[in-house]
Amino acid sequence: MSDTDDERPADDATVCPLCAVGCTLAPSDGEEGRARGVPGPVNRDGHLCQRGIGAFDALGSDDRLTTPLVRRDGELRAASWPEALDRAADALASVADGHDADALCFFGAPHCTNEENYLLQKLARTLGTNNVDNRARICHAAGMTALETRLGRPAMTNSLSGLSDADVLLVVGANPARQQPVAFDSYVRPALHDGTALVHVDPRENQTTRAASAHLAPRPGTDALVVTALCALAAERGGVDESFVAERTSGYGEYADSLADFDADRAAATADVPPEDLGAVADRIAAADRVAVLAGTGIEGGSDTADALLNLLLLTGNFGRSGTGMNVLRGLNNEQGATDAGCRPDRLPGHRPVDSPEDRAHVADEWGIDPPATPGLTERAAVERFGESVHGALVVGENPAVEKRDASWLRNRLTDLSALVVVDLFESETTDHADVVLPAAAGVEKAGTVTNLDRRVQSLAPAVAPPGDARPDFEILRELGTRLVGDAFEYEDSAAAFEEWTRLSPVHEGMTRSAVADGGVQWPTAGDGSSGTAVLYEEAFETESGRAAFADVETSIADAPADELTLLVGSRAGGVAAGPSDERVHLAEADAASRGIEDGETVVVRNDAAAVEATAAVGGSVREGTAYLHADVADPLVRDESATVRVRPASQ
Ligand SMILES: Nc1nc2c(c(=O)[nH]1)N[C@H]1C(S)=C(S)[C@@H](COP(=O)(O)OP(=O)(O)OC[C@H]3O[C@@H](n4cnc5c(=O)[nH]c(N)nc54)[C@H](O)[C@@H]3O)O[C@H]1N2
Ligand SMILES: Nc1nc2c(c(=O)[nH]1)N[C@H]1C(S)=C(S)[C@@H](COP(=O)(O)OP(=O)(O)OC[C@H]3O[C@@H](n4cnc5c(=O)[nH]c(N)nc54)[C@H](O)[C@@H]3O)O[C@H]1N2
Ligand code: SF4
Ligand SMILES: [Mo]
Repeated sequence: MSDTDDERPADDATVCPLCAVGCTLAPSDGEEGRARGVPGPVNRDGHLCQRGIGAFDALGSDDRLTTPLVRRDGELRAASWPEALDRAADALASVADGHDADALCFFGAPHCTNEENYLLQKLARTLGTNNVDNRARICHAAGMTALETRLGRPAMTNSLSGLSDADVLLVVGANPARQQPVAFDSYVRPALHDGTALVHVDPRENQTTRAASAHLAPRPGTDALVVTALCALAAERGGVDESFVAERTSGYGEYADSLADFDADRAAATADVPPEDLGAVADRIAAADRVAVLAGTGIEGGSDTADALLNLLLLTGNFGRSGTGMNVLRGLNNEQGATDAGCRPDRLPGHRPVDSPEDRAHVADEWGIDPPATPGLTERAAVERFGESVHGALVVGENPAVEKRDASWLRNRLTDLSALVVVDLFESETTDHADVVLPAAAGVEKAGTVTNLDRRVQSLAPAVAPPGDARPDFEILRELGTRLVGDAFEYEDSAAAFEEWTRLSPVHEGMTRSAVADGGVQWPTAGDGSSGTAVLYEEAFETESGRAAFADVETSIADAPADELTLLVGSRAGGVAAGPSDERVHLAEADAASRGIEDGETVVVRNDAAAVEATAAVGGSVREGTAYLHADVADPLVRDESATVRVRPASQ
């Protein structure tokens, strides 16, 4: 952590583009390329993490794209902006003309501003397709789907600033001490210092475990079972909030019956967690006035863990007050905003369902063009149809060629497209296949707004100039929109798009750019729009009945085949300057010994999907029966989420 150089506000202060925490920074006066923290609504004392300090350096690198490129005679060659934009528009238009608009897809843009995301989805929809999505959405899809369908909104229910009100923080499948460092150091650590208990649920020890007062390390894949056991034990120990359950939930009778039949000891045995540890955590939860869940990508194996966590919080009355709630920690800087602006195949701006005639009519009134009625393809589904029913893609600030599955398969899919237009800062595996590459300005080089992980909309200011001819994505999308659609894209500036978006999005109603610039506003807006909401669902959930329903949770666990280890994946990264990756496979001593594997030895990690080589790191952080790999190394092995692997010395 670094302290600010001083406490001056800065005209060139902007929001760090490297993660969803949303710290405020400005170029350092002394050292070129380095940032200094500026006290802001999130990093109130002006702290930055090491990545944030290096933000200008990482984005200002000599490798940046500085000129548009178009493919001529098989090679990408420098071109003027008008030529490149015409080529890009023509390529996309000819796909739509030759097939129909659903032969196009639009990927992006969790690194880009709200206004840029708004333009991207508007472009897709005014051309006639809902095939618009963003990859960052996928890393928290299960958690967000559970939140949206059961409570109302796809977002963290509470705020960083309220974490100090919690008695217990239940951190599940996340490593905020490393992945959201300023949030952890500024909000979680002080809360722990003041007596909040942190319970960490993770099969592996990580930096967050070191701050925990209890660690449950269940077998991977057994979280829903463990959390349901916590529900049953908390209920047994008087933890049910009867009046909350009566007034704000539905389906409790049936759910209570299922808990009464639940065998917590058996669950502890299946998850391989000491039953007394489970009991002690349940005691804490039952006795606490306020419990908040912080969840990360480790709950994404399916919907059951998220559903079980929501059941636990509903049962114990932990919604609608500061220091409670379900707080899924988003990753990329504007992942939340990309969702809010409508870069999703099933939702229009402001989370309006595409299949709702009233919502479509509202949008059509503003646009003068009807958005299509059927949900579009998710990014994954679209990639699977490349060369079959999808023939053109506009990719803004994403690198779909690197994915959680067979990378060579993906690269081959990209070559199946007849039109690929990529807007990015750098060359990548994806730009390699592009017909047109348009160089974008980075987050620290442009204006607009972004939304952080606790729903706070903040303003960007151009703190440094973009390199060469690179332009803000907003200008690029406006130009493409004007060429492909027409007048609906003639915005004077990004403020005009902000106004249009906030008119369409119920949760942003009345939000003004001046309030956003002055400390940020957390959606949903309250009163005249200049103030926001720290805690969602204080009075009611945003469901039809205003109540939240208990959900059935599947808790049966398939045993890993004998001799196989459950693969555990962590350190998922997104964004520039993700940091060095750990290329080792971490194994427990007993698992290494039974396979004749020594620490430091080269091993092969294999399943039906792929085989990768790695160096064995024996002992330490992983539990028996699991093999831990960094996401970049694990990728080819994880075609489905519950992968098991065989690990052997490379010499055998
Ligand atoms: N420094 C840095 N920070 C970043 C990023 C970056 O690139 N660099 N990227 C950002 C992005 S895009 C994201 S999505 C976030 C990710 O943030 P996190 O989700 O916090 O990141 P991971 O380290 O992948 O942590 C996942 C944890 O889940 C655990 N886990 C895996 N499987 C299971 C399971 O079945 N059950 C349980 N209980 N736990 C499990 C893993 O052991 C690991 O400790 O970080 C963001 N922050
Ligand atoms: N192998 C592997 N795959 C993964 C992960 C992993 O760790 N390993 N992590 C997963 C996770 S958690 C996530 S969130 C996703 C992330 O997936 P992506 O979002 O596809 O990947 P990133 O590398 O974060 O960023 C994509 C591109 O955005 C560009 N970019 C940054 N800022 C801007 C901007 O302002 N404008 C434009 N036009 N471009 C910009 C960067 O140069 C980069 O090339 O990947 C998932 N897939
Ligand atoms: S915590 Fe995130 S937003 Fe804050 S400085 Fe670090 S990378 Fe930037
Ligand atoms: Mo992510």
